[in-house]
Amino acid sequence: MLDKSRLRIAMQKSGRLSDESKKLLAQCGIKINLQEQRLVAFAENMPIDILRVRDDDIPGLVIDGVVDIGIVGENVLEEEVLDRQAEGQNPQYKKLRRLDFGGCRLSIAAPRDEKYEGLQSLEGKRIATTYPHLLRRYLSEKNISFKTCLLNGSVEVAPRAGLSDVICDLVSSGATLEANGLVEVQTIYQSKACLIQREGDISAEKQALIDKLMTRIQGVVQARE
Ligand code: PRT
Ligand code: ZN
Repeated sequence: MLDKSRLRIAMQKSGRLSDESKKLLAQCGIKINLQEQRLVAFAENMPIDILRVRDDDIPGLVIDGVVDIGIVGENVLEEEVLDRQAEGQNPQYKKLRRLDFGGCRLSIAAPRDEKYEGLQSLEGKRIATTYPHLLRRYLSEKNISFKTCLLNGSVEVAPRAGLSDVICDLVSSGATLEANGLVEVQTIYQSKACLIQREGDISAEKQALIDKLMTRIQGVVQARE
């Protein structure tokens, strides 16, 4: 059993945010051995347990109060919040701060050889995405109706495979779009990794530890600017 008196931090186990998350915690002076393929790692020098999970699970773990803190992309967080709201829930969490890594944008991209003349061109089109709620929020504000094709991977091949007309996916360098004959036509959301805390009562000891970590993170981030 996990010791509830220890601060629980969830981070991505392996993926684009895991190295930077690990580095940030190490630079805050938390001594952890993350070598093993374990779900939970225990800090040696502070009352902290690190849970290493899929990034998609992190917002829910924080919102449900299973962990105290999470490091996750704003894109994944916001999509989870919108998903829960759509189900009639009222998801709560505290955003402690934005971090200086994991930067990307969620963009609509269309096949290079298709004519695109502004958002109106998307009316009635089928859009492949992993982020249906962020996409719907953006396009409904613009009064554009569309159909979705929900994919959790390989979104960039959907138009070529005949699954959708256009896509809405994360972009950083743009190389993936380019390699798949797609052109970015509209950015709908800018994202970075962020640090979130669960809502609700927390012991004074845990809160003091969070405050100490926040001060250290501030120092680490400032030093890299
Ligand atoms: O296994 P797990 O579920 O934990 O990981 P995952 O595969 O779902 O996520 P992962 O590791 O790919 O990304 C984690 C987080 O990193 C995302 O939620 C974003 O917040 C952030 N991030 C930053 C990115 C990118 N940059 C990024 N470029 N996430 C994904 N991409 C993908 C994008 O989907 C596309 O396939 O990279 C490709 C495009 O990259 P460029 O450089 O070719 O434009
Ligand atoms: Zn994921």
